Amino acid sequence: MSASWSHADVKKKSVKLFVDKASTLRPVLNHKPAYPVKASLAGKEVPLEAFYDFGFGRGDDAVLDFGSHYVGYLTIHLDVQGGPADAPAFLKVKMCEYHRELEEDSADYKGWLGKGWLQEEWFHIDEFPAILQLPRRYALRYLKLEMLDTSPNFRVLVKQVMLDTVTAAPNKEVRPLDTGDALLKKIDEVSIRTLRDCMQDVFEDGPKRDRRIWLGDFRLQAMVNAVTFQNFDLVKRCLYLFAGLIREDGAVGSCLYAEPRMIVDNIFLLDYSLFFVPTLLDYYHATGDQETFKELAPTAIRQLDAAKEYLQSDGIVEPEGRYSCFIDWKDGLHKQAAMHGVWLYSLRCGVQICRALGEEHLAEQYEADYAQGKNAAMKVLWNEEKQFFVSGEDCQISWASQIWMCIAGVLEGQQAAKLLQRTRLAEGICSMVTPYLYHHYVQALMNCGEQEKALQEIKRYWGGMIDAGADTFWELYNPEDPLESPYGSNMVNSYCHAWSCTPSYLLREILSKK
Ligand code: RAM
Repeated sequence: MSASWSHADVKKKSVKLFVDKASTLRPVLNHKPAYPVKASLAGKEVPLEAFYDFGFGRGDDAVLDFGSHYVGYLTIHLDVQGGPADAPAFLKVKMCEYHRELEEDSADYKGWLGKGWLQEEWFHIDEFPAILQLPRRYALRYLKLEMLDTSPNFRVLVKQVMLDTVTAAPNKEVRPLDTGDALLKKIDEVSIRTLRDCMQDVFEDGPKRDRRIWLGDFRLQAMVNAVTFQNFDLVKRCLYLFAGLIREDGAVGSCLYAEPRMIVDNIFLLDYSLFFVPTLLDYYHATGDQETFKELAPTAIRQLDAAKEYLQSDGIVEPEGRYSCFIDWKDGLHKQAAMHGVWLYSLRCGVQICRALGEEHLAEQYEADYAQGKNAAMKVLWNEEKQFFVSGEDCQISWASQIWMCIAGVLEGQQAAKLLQRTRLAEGICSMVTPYLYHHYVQALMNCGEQEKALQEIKRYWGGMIDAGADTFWELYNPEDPLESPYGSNMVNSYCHAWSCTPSYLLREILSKK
């Protein structure tokens, strides 16, 4: 290994230099005002003029619809009707990404994530006219207003509502997908909107929750960005942030907080830290930016070496315990086989990085690791009798294991296609619940030439969210259980979630090969 690739050297140079570089790449956000396009009073749709003429008194409520999903800052202009206002008006506002949220009551919230994520505020308004400028940024399509109280002496008029929308996506139209299929076109539009609304100071995972940058989500956002908005500076900024905020043990963190200052979270997910490798490689392929590639390659390579520390004597990555990994939110999923697949896939990307930089010796070393890891997968994880890859002592058969073994190239071509077909037909196997794992499923189909099936699955899964009224795609979608949540309550689910925006990438890939 050349001196400049050693971990100590990387660590010494990186921290400040990389974070400084990331700071210079902070995006200037694009602002555009958005206004309500529809209104309803007490559940009944009314013309917008009727809404602005309506005097709100105790118990009156209304819903404003901005017509689509946006991220931004709300300003509400209020005035008094009748009066004088001899008491404060007491107003509750609630911001909703998805129509189902309008019916939910936060008093019933029993989830284990902080309730503070729920987008609602209460205001006492002492003087009129008043301008409420909400300091928090919200993700919404709908705004619900509930006048908790005024006094018998006065009512409140809502004179204007404006949303100052923000995004780091460039102000340009993305070339629409070249397809005659209306559903695919719609899926593409919704994917692009999802990405747009997650592009803020960094690539956020969800603008409602949790507004951080996660490597697993970022890798997919960067893929979609490369074929749509092409804001490569934002990708570069995030790569430098992950590399600059590297943990003491040399692992790239799984997620970073952008505000109030850049810090790395203490959650460590082995699969996410490895995804630094393909993300850097994809960035290089998309931009040809040698300088960044060279500077960050040692950080990527370090992840491959660190992951090796978790190999068991049989050559398989050990099960979760000393480390955690993500893979999918599916309850009860045994992740060892899938994690092994992520490691193998990352090794393949690592080999390409080393070759591109003329580090032939290292490339050969990782090629050998890959070959050993692949053999071990066939020996330990492949179950000849069942004709599936299995994970754990109970020999669990899951979608995740089959998908990642295909992406890793343990089975390829026809063999992989047949494995995925058997998985579709199998009963009682451990299923998948996130668009994140569905993305990898579709990618696996594409890798083994199953383009038609890939299209069908995109239509079925992402089309299902469209049928359910999605303006942006969701963090979690289980067609069998629309209320499913990994957090003990679907109220905190995010309905505009980075990892679900990949159809725009997948579809362009599939259509370019047709
Ligand atoms: C949640 C978010 C995020 C994901 C992590 C693992 O907090 O949904 O997007 O990457 O989990």
